[in-house]
Amino acid sequence: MNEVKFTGVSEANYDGLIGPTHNYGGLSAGNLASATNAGLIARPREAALQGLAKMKHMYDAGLVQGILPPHARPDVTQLRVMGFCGDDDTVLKTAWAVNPQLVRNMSSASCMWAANAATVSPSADCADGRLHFTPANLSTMLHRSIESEQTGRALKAAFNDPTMAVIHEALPQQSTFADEGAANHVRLCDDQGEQGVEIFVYGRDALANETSTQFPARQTLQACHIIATRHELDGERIVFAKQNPEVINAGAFHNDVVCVGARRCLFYHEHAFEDTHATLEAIRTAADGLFAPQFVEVSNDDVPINDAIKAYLFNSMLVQLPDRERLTLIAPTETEDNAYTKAYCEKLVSGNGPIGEVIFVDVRQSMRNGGGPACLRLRVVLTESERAAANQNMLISPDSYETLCKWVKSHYREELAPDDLGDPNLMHESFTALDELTKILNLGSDFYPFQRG
Ligand code: SUG
Repeated sequence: MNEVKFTGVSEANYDGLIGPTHNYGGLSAGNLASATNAGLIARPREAALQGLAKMKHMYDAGLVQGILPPHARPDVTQLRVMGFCGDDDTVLKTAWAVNPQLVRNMSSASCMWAANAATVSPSADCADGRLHFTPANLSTMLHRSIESEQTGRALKAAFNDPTMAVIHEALPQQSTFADEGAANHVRLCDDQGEQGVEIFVYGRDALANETSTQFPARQTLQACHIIATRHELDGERIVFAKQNPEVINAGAFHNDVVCVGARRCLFYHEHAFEDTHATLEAIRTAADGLFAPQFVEVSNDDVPINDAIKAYLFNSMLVQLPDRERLTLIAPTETEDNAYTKAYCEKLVSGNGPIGEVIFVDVRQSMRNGGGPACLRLRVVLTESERAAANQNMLISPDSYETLCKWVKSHYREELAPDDLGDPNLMHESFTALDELTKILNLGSDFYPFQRG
């Protein structure tokens, strides 16, 4: 692996490093993979190495690759808030005896899905010329609603110059403001460093009298409005689009399960939006004078919606590689395993549209919980000076990749069942591993609650 030299404005991918408690808890209603695979034996070591291999792949392909550290799990602080007392072992043991399902929720490694970490607006879009982040409150799912504070801490560790980056507080933990971050946000632009169009996709208007979906609609219009305002975005260059309730009920719990965009291109399933015509018109209007959007719509005849959701065609990373003219789709191997999506990918690259290549990556351990290549990463467009000011230890380099693989191999279990989560030894192993990680990533010695005492 050779050292890559980066210049100019770049779109970095910050991936969630998969944590030592990766398991299949079946915690996410409406996420079909999570429900189907509940109770399976997970392979945390393999999972983390798959995630790191994807990061290495992106770095080797010439993209800036960052790392967001796992959160400390089980979340003993939360268990204490819930009334369990004593030292960490006693808290865990009593909570497990009383309510193992609560402990499973407090033990999920779900922060690996960094697309849900925050909504990010590049400095080129924001009136104050700074990079803005709003950590997602993830209020819909118990196991994810405990992520935002530590995510804010991680983002501050990564982008610690307030003259360049603003890390906002998460929105209030109330269902009116339910927010799932960048998984429901798409940015289109001409060149990365120029102003773009930000598309906020929501599942429900919490202040309207709407019929609720069978599965939870995790993003509200109200959350989108607040984030756009906080990030000081130009009102003419934003679009609010509603998810199709039928695709939420079919298992598209986030918009990034049926849609992905990059540069001028929006790649989406014909059933992704409630009103496709109005959404495309709004994007055209918002982009007027900046660039001409390119729409790649996948018909239900080519890829039936249930296959799109199962094979995660759209939960791919759509990236501009430095040595390619057209965009590259980094898709999960499951997309290659499905006859419809495989055939569609072949057709896609043989045409002369904006997407010229599809590369398949193996993130099967994450996929079994409904997290594809795109779920695992948070996109952050960085100018040269923003990149230079960022925490360099949180960026993948040939050396850090090797160090992190060694770290995983020496600390992670091969196998983990949801019933192992009550084991205090797992907690000790995890905290020891994370303590060491704070040194590798230069996070400081008070990054995790267990380090603060
Ligand atoms: O929030 N799965 C995650 C998957 C998130 C995928 N992210 C994006 N689409 N961007 C979720 O549903 C399952 C955990 C479990 O069941 O143990 C889980 O949380």
